[in-house]
Amino acid sequence: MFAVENYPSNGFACPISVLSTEEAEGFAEHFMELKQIKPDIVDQALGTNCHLLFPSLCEIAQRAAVLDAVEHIIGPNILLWSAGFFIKYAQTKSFVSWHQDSTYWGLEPPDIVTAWVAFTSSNLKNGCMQVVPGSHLRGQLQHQDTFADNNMLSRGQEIAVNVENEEVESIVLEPGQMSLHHVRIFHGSKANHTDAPRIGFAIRFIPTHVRQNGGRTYALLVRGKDEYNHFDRPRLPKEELGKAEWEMHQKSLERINEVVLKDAARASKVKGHQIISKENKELAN
Ligand SMILES: O=C(O)CCC(=O)C(=O)O
Repeated sequence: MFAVENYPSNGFACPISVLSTEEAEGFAEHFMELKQIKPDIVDQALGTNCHLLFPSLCEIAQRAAVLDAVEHIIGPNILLWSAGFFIKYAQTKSFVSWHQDSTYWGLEPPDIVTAWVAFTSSNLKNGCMQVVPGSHLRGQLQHQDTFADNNMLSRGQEIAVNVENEEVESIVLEPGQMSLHHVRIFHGSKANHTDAPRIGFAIRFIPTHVRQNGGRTYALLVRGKDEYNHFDRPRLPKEELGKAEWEMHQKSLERINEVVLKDAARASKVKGHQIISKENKELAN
């Protein structure tokens, strides 16, 4: 599989086609409509573990085109640990500081791969993801929490090294293409200077041998078999934003709050893992 051949040395691979352009644009339209219809719940619904609320997202995450590429990297026994949107609305200052995903997730060993599926095009003008090729081989680096305004990472965590322009590669994707990135690669993204949203759906996959420090979270077996039993199984969504789906989603976030976010004192959310505010909890029920 050509696109993933250099993953071990680069720590990322792209572009890999997983949806048709029309399908991807259809999803982008659907989720942006949802923002109009249900503005109060959209952040919660499209945040952490949105795949437990939307059968369509769960289905995308299990497509052969996605899992074949993921299997190439982490082997045949695959769990979906979490998933969430990264949406940069038109002409907004939202950005993602340079960071390593592995910093707060408490997963070991660091054999985690993210599939970032573009529902819109993602390019330099609208703040596509950027990576430092090979940086996943530099181990876990110190981060500082900046809580900077407009930083899409809620702690605003930033890697404590200078990233030079010459070492940066931009991941440019068309709607329906995905990139894969290693949990330790240095990555970030700049603001969206265009008049259209930039929408990415990030799915975090782990091989079944990976362990969660500090307790059990949920993970869905999407391929192969699980002989380790390190995670609980979530209920599969049947109805978009249905009552049972919200209940499962709520349980999964509570578990993440207990296990992954217990030290996140100031954070109202941590990237990909929203802490549920009282308001959202009520909405979720
Ligand atoms: O969507 C972005 O710009 C950043 C995504 C990211 O940090 C991630 O998927 O880990």
